[in-house]
Amino acid sequence: MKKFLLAPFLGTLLFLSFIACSEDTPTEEMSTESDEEVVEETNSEDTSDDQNSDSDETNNDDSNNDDSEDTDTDETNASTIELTASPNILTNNGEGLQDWGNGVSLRALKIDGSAGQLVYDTEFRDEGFGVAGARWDQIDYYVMYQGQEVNASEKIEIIFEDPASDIVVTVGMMGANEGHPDGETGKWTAFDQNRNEVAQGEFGANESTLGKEVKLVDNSYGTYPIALDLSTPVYSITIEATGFGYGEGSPKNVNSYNNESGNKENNSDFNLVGISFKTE
Ligand SMILES: [Ca+2]
Ligand SMILES: [Ca+2]
Ligand SMILES: [Ca+2]
Repeated sequence: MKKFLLAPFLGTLLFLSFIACSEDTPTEEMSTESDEEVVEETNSEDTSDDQNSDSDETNNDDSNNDDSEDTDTDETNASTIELTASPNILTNNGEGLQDWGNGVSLRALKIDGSAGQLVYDTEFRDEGFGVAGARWDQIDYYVMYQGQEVNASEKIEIIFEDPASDIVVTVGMMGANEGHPDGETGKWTAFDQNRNEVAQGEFGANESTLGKEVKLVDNSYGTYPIALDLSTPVYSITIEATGFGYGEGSPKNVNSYNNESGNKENNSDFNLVGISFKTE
C-alpha cells in the first residue's frame, strides 16, 4: 500500500493485476473507451428510427421489425407496442416524468435514489436514454462514488399506464466482455400497481434473445434485446446497472484517478435503446 501511494501508476497496475487477475489491463480498458469515442457514429440527430433502419440494413429482422412474427414472443402481434429512444420526447430538461408515448412514462433516478435527469446518450456508438451525471450519460454503477462506498446504480423507471406483458427491453452500450468475462451487466425489477415487486432478472449480453455473439445493430458496442421473464402483467419496471459480471467482477480504475468527481471508476454502464410490450 505504501508503494502504491508513492507510485500511483505502478501501484495501480500491481493492484489491479493482484486483486482482479483481469484480462483487461487499465490501458486496454481506457483504449476501449477511447475506441468507443473515436468510432462514435452519429447516425442521425432524430434517431427515432435508428434501430429499424439499422435492422433493415442488416436484415436482422427477428426482433425489431414492426410487422414480423417475433421469434421469442409469438402469439398475436396486434397489440405489440414498440418504442425507440429519442431526444424529442424529453421535456423540462429530462427532469420529472417523461412521456415516451403509448402510455409509457420514464423517470431517472440518481445513484442515491433521488430524482435525476433523463438524458439522450450520444457519447459513444449506441444511443439511448440514460441518466445525467456520474461517469457517463449511461446508467452508471459505482462501488465507490465521491469517496463513499455506495454499491449502487443510477436507474430508469419505466411506468406503464396499462399493465404490460411480453416486455423486451433493448439495452445499448453494454460491453459483452468489458471488465469481466460476462461483461457489463444490469438488472431489472418489475412491480404491480401497488409497487409490490413481482419479478426481477438480469441484463447482459448473455441474456440477449439473439445470443451473446449477435449485436442487434452493426458496429454496435453492445445492443441487445432482452426479454423479461414475467408471469403476470406489470405496471412498472426499474432498470439499473450492476457491478461487472453480475457483481462478481471488480471495478476498473478506482485508484487510478481522483474519483471525487464520481467520474472515473469504470464499471457496468448501459443505456435504454428501446422497448416492446403488449397491453391487456
Ligand atoms: Ca450517468
Ligand atoms: Ca463501463
Ligand atoms: Ca457501457
